[in-house]
Amino acid sequence: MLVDLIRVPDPTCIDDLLDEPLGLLYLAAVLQAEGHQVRITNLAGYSSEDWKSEIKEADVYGIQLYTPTAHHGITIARYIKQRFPHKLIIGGGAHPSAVPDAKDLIVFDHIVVGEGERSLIAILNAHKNKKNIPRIVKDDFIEDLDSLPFPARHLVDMHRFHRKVGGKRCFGIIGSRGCCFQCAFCDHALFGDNVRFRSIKNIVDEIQHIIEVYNVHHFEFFDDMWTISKKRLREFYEQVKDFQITYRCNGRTDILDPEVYTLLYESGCRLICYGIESGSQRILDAMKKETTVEKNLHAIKMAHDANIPAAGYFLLGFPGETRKTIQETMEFIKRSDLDQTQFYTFVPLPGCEVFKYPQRFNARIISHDFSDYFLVTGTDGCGGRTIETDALSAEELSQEMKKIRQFLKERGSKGGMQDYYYEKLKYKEK
Ligand code: B12
Repeated sequence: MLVDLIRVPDPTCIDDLLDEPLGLLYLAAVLQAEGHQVRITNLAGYSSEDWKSEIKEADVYGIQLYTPTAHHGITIARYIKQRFPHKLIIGGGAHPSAVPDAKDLIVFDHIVVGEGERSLIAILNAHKNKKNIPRIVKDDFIEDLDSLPFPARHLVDMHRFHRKVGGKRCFGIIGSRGCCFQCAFCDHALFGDNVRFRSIKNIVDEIQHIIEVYNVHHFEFFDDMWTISKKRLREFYEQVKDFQITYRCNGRTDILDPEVYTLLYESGCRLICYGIESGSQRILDAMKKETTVEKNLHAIKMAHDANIPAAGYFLLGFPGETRKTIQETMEFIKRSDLDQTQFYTFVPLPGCEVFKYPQRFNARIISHDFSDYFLVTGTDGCGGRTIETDALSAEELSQEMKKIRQFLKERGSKGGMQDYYYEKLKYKEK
């Protein structure tokens, strides 16, 4: 069977060709291992009009859906239904995992909730053998991640992706799935409430494979919890030290062990990205971040002491946000000496606690149209207007965003809210 896996364009994003579509490449690898033919149709970079000619005939179509771009995925699915009415169309990814029953997903013959590797094969087998299978398919989480093949990067032109670490082209890798924290703005439908780790050996084998095939030594780890285990980091360092890699990763700021930072640097970490979210303790508590302003500052300093530049991601407009708390965030940036920052307006993605129980946060969801749920850009640099609180109106938030933009610009911003604004990533090689 020929299965066409489609990556949906994201026109609100300045560059949606940063990273390879890792999830689809995992699915492709599993499909190939089962003897299917696979094509990846990568529509990233296309505007909402010009992708039609890229859609070619296949037996089955699989479309990855994120909430902010799900409406484009639905348009593509409707187009395929019209052009190839008898072909199977399957939707999967973070959006349908959170809201599998959403009305406009009805165009999909099947919806996969959670990880797709096993469910996709189950659907194809059921259709081949004319067996019944529900429209919405959900399997248990995959415990043994080492049992998965490496992502089928050979199916895409890896030169099309722009992500760089320390100015050098890099590949994405995910060494674990899931997160054990319960931030009120995040949804766990995709990978669950616990972390499942690949073995370090399996991760290093993938790195070695990439070096051999592509001669690329630079990586981005997409794990939510890359820094959580010192034992794993030590093992990683031991196994990877001869490969001379560099990488960027996400880190939690409540890990304040200097040895962790030494291991990070020695194993090649050259950028650590923290979800700082806010400079206000009240907002951090409301978000259930389980960290503090002081720990956030301390973690950035520890990264710097280890010669690792630090990036901070911020969320503006979480319920309870006021002009005062935004001012605290600006003060935080002044104090923190972050090397990069990125600001997003808070959009309650479906499945997160604020979306499910807005009243707990004194908030009102004002739009259930998911095309409003974009996180960045917009005419004023804000994300979509989907939520309202008593503390800060949408108009006030927009004004505050403008102020932040101006403030960042004065400190060297390139202008757009989603641009990194510090370019002082010149770490010293020891
Ligand atoms: C790295 C990352 C990115 C990278 C690159 C993503 C990539 N490699 O494709 C960048 C920075 C480009 C990015 C962009 C965006 N991202 Co992002 N990203 C992530 C992150 C950290 C890891 C993604 C990843 O690689 N996972 C590993 C792979 C194996 O998983 P996967 O891609 O989800 O695929 C699996 C399943 O989803 C499922 N599946 C996926 N597609 C399909 C299709 C079919 C047919 C089937 C059956 C199954 C299936 O099976 C796959 C294998 O198990 C996650 C958070 C996280 N820790 O998961 C957020 C996350 C996925 N991103 C998110 C969002 C919102 C976005 C943006 C829409 C942001 C924006 N612009 O507004 C864009 C969309 C990009 C696009 N092209 O449309 C949200 C999605 C939430 C939601 N409800 O939609 C997440 C969950 C973060 C969060 N908590 O908010 N992202």
